Amino acid sequence: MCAIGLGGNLGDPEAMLDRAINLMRLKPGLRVTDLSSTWLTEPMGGRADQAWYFNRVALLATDLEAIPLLRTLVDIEGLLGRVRVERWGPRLIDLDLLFRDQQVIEAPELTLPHPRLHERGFVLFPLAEVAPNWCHPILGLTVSELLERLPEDGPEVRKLT
Ligand code: A4P
Ligand code: MG
Repeated sequence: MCAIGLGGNLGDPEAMLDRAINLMRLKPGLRVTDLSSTWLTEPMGGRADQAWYFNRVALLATDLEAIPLLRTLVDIEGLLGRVRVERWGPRLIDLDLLFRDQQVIEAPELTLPHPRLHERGFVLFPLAEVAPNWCHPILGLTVSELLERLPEDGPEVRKLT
């Protein structure tokens, strides 16, 4: 099982997330098996004046290895017109590979599990809806346990649908 974090804060972010999910469904070799609700989240990092994000998590079943899967996600970002301007800046769509089973990877192109997933409410709240029992292979904690450990005064996260 793989989890993908989807996020966007420009244009019509809900429509962008839907389009990204539809494109994932069209890719041969990918099967979307579960989807979280949509969450409206305060930006973490980057400029303080950027709009709030819309975030969701999708679970996938796939035979693709991690790097080809990441390249497929980058293709989809490209199809949706993502242009990289600044790190942590506003974006039309960002697709992050959060984890692939218990795999641990440290490569220039790909770090798994995603190196910041455990400190991010905008990832952990939607992830807890679809994979509360996935256990982080390095930290040894489940998603529910990571969520309990998030600081209470962190950026705001609200369930939208
Ligand atoms: N990369 C390495 N590991 C991974 C992985 N597990 N998944 C590499 C995806 N990519 C991975 O990513 C930069 C490089 O990371 C890629 O070339 C890939 O090979 P990027 O998408 O070009 O750049 P970025 O997204 O601007 O930077 P970064 O560090 O990926 O940022 P994040 O971690 O994606 O965070 N606040 C809220 N509320 N909601 C959000 O969705 N998103 C971000 C972006 C910041 N703040 C946010 C949100
Ligand atoms: Mg990214």
